[in-house]
Amino acid sequence: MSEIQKRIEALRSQIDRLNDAYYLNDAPEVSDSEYDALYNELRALESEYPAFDSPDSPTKRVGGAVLSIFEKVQHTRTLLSLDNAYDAEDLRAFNKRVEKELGEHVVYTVEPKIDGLTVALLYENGKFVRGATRGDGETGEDVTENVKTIRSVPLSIAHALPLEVRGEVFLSKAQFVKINTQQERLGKEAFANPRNAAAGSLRQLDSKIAASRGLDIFVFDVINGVEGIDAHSQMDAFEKLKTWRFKTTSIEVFEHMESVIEYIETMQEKRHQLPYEIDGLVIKVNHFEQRERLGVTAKSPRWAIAYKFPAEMAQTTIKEIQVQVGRTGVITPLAIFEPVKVAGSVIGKATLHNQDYIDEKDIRVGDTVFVQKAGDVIPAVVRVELSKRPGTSVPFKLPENCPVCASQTIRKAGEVALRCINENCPAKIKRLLMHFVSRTAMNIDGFGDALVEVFIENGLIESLADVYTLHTHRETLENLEGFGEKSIQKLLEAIEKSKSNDYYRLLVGFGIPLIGEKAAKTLAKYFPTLESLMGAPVEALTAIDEIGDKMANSLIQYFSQPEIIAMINRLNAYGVNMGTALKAVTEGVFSGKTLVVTGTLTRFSRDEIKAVIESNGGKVSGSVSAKTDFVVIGENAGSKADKAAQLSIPILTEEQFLLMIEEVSG
Ligand code: 0OX
Repeated sequence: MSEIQKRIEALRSQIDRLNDAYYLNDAPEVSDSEYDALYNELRALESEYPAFDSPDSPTKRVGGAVLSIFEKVQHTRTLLSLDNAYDAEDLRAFNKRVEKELGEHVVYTVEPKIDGLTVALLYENGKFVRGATRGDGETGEDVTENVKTIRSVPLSIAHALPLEVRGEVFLSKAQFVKINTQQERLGKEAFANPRNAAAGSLRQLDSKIAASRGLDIFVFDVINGVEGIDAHSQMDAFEKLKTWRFKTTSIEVFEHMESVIEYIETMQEKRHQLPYEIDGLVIKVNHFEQRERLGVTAKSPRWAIAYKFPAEMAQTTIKEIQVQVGRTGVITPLAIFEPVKVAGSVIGKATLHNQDYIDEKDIRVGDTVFVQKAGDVIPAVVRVELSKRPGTSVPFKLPENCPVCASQTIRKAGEVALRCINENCPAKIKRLLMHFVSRTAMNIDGFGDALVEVFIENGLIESLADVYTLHTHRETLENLEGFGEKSIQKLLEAIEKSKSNDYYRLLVGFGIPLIGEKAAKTLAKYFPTLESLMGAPVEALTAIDEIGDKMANSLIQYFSQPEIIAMINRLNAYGVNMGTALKAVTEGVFSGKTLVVTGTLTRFSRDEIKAVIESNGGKVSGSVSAKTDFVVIGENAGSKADKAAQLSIPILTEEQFLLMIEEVSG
């Protein structure tokens, strides 16, 4: 084996091991950047030496293949479903039947019932060769490309004989919330629960999209090839699966059905603490030999049963439907109801998503409704109790104009969302500011939504860059009700500290459509400075695996706006980290030039325009002379403008000034 090949192999096994530590054991062994360095080295070697490339390399997890349809897969053995039990009596009856049939005592195992989608994973010669959905149990769909993107699916196993395993593909609660936030931002319909979101993601024809959804899997059964392994019980099978690095759920063994019933009660409470949704527990006869004797019915095994948790729902009445405007202008109805306890906590409001959702369920103010928590986290109105509807109620319609700025709203073709079209809608700006200072973005300690509201109301901030001029308003801040010297000091320190954040955070903070935390991290890796990213052509962006056409266009569009360039220049001037290159401010459109500013500006304060000029290499002077290169004029400019005209010094309006900055930066 050549040295190159050896290095490639070594990198693959090291990366596989690190993946396991991260995705299976939840115990990362190295930092993200160390991992990235290894990954990038492997990718570079594989592209330089295609002869050594391999379909089971960890670099093949990012997706890429785009299909037009999914091929059908005929399952060699029917993928059975489970009979359901709803209470202790059902379980006792099941146990009685099983023990009677066998004429002996039975030991059971209990696993959580993952609320996802069943898939079958096929391995030949130790390699993952096919992933198929369950479908109707007889015929499923070939989703191999998408399954490969699931990090917890081993692409190779230490077992050469053919093996087919069964598992449940799912989305964690956290990932579900993330995906739905993204869906709403895109004007797309939100998924009702993690199961639907997982199904939608696994059945994506574009595997890159599937890869971006963060699917996961638990494997719990050997469908084919069990004779080739030394396993005689469910416990043995789990041990085997674990040694091949499949991700398995918890599993408990019980000598008696009564202990199973006790265990179910504790799990009913604990389920809400799990990071993924479970809709019950699966009780299985542990020993395979006993299973054989019990056999199967047409659709389910006689040796297993699913205990389904009762749906956790509550009834309440809708007091009000508020209408909110999000960061991207999406207008969302929010139901405010009498607080009720559901699934372990009190909820008082739930999003109604969009007009279609409201119409479909005919939700009205005053209605008595059933509420539950989707994915155990997101409150949702499931249905209206029509018998309790007050006679006076009327259908609810979203307003035709933006509820905040009264601008026109539009609903784009193919979207369910209504949007405010006003770029400067105060609601959008407010949400953007809240997002900018939030934990995922600039992570400014103590800067919550309430502070953003207060500062906006008092005219202290209206653009992202204004966050970094707050220190110039210390006195005003200290005089605001509820603010003390100490808390202001702390906040200003946190703001100052955020200037040296990793620059990907700034990129997240901009709230560029489609560019979330993950994309921002990737971009920052390939473009080490904001400046290099801003100058990147579409091809350079789409050359990155994780960046698709839509994301690239969104970036180009964002950085083509003069107001954005001005805002970025201000942030740069205030010392916010943007990678490194932008720091060298001697180079710029105003290099070596002296500018004078006069009159009232609409977009900048004096301090700000000074900062922008300096960040573009220029100097600011207070008086016009023969040495002045440009005079920037605002409204009511007086003698300085006249003097400039006399001396034939070029005069710039604010717009012209912005255009000049844009030409170089954009
Ligand atoms: C689950 C789950 C589903 C094996 C043969 C019949 C049912 N959703 O978590 N199915 C099974 O077992 C199959 N186990 C599970 N844990």
